[in-house]
Amino acid sequence: MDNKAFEMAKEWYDAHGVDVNAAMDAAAKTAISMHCWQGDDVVGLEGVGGGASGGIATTGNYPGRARNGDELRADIDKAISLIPGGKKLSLHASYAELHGKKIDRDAYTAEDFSEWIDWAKDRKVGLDFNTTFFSHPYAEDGFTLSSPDKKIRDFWIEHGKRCREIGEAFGKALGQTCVINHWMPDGYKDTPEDTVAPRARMVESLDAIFGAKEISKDLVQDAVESKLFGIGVESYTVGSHELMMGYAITRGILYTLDAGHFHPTEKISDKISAILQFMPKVLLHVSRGVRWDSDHVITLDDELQAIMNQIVINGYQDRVYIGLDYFDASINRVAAWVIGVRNAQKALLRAYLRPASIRQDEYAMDYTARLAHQEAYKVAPFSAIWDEYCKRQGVPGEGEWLDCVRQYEKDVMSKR
Ligand code: RNT
Ligand code: ZN
Repeated sequence: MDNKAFEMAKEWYDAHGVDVNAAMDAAAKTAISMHCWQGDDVVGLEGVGGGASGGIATTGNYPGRARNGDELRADIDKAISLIPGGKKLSLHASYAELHGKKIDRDAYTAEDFSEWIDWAKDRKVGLDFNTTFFSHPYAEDGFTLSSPDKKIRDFWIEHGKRCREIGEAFGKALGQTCVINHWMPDGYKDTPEDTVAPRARMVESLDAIFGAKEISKDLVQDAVESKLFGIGVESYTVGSHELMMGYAITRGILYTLDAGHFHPTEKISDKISAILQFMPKVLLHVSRGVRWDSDHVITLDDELQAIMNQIVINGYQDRVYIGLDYFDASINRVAAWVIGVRNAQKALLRAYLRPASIRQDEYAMDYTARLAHQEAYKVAPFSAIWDEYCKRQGVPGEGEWLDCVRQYEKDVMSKR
């Protein structure tokens, strides 16, 4: 029965000139970097602090949150067992495991991530990394790298340098490039008088971080992330789009496009091909903005599909790093991971399955046919292809994975 559904669906794609098997193989080779912080509400493992700050917030109190590295890794393993396709894991500096060591973020080394490195080695998964410029006493005034206080700036500059060295160690240990995202929450709740000084200090501090050490781009790719505004940081964000994009271009590093960091009618899917005219690569934080929140679980919506279409249609697989960034504590956290990452994988596979003929309509300037075919593709029989893809990847199909999470919740998460 299953196979019959697949064969019938395949016929539709065959008739539209799409090689389904090749699409599945290509999708499986494109890695999606799963973010560790969905598992514990961005709390981290340092044993201090109560969660996210700096304009981001996780809401909800669904039971069963992972409380330590072992629980978090177990949850990640469970999620990964239910998600098809290529994967990496993205860590934040706040996921260092200090085991009672009294050191701060300006002193972390790769040793403090040894459990993560072992975990990644065992599973042959690459690690990406993020500096953590929030959830810390030195971030409480709302300014980190752009703080007027030199002591605070120096602390965070050192943190940035340490993180790049940790990323280098990840790259070496795992034989895969570590993409490091740098996001600074700096900004004002209300209207500033001086918008220049914080931006000038931010640029100077970033230069101090990136200028400190030349690291092979095979091992580390650095990216800076912009943002329009955050909760409590509504009026002025130091690291705005213009500042971060200008910085990235002039310093030869990457820029991070977060799907929730722009005006609601702006779409990052439309920014990828523009930015890639000027820089070799870009990092994505695939997320879903809802009004003022930028971090809802990603659904299979038009923008997610448009992002993946841009990557695949334009052949940008080697130029776009796909990272995810969302956090929801109001539903089962493992399910939140599985839903979001599976959606990203679905959109990726659908992009590979898109008939090239739609492009030909455009080149022939037949925009009537282009629109007709774009709409016809929306109702193509994807579901049987997706279930077959999951089967070939050894993970449950769409109607099956939730039971596995429910069982895990009963056996493991509910006992926490
Ligand atoms: C915040 C940024 C940032 C964080 C993560 C946790 O608005 O998007 O990327 O969400 O680093
Ligand atoms: Zn982000």
